Amino acid sequence: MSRTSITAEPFDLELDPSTTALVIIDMQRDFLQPHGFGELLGNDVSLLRSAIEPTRAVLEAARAAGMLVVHTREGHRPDLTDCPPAKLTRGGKTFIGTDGPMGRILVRGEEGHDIIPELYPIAGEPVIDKPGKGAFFETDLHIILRNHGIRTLILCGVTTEVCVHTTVREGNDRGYECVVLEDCVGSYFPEFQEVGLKMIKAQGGIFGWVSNSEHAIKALA
Ligand code: C5J
Repeated sequence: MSRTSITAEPFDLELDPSTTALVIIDMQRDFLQPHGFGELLGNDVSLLRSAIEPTRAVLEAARAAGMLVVHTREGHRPDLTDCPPAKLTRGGKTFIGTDGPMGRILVRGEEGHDIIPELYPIAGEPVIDKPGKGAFFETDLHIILRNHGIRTLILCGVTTEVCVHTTVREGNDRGYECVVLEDCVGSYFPEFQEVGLKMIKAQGGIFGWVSNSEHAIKALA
């Protein structure tokens, strides 16, 4: 597939699917499924679940276009030696490493840490296990993208103002063109969803572009 254009704000973006990756951030059971970490913190997971179906449709289009698809998961080693003490002591009522309904919270290998079935990776799609909010911090994402010749990232996932935003900022600083699909990202806080998206496209696209699943699917068809 040759160069194409995606309708986006603050302006349409030219991209080449062969140098574009779909990056799906932290669509993990603990964040999205009832009784997971997110809900235990008192959040309404339906605000995140609305991103599942549009993301699934974009994932299908990206796979059909032969694009690189990358999945990320936030979480830690079972002994928590990769978790900064300052992160361990926060989280309100629930703490990383303690028992939750889907296993130990944000611990690799536990049921709640894994990706939801609707968006499960297939063979050949890299899964980046990240200890931080950003997908570039202490991971091999940058080298994987560079080795594939990737220049543009289309981003979906949760949560908009935390792990999606941090990854967009990290990616932008590393020279990637970052396009966030507004209906494929979700926040437990509607006001953060709104302002998080505004911040990306403000000032002529200070962190990147905002588009949606319909435009992305059209661009990749
Ligand atoms: C959070 C994330 N919100 N994936 N993680 O703690 O955004």
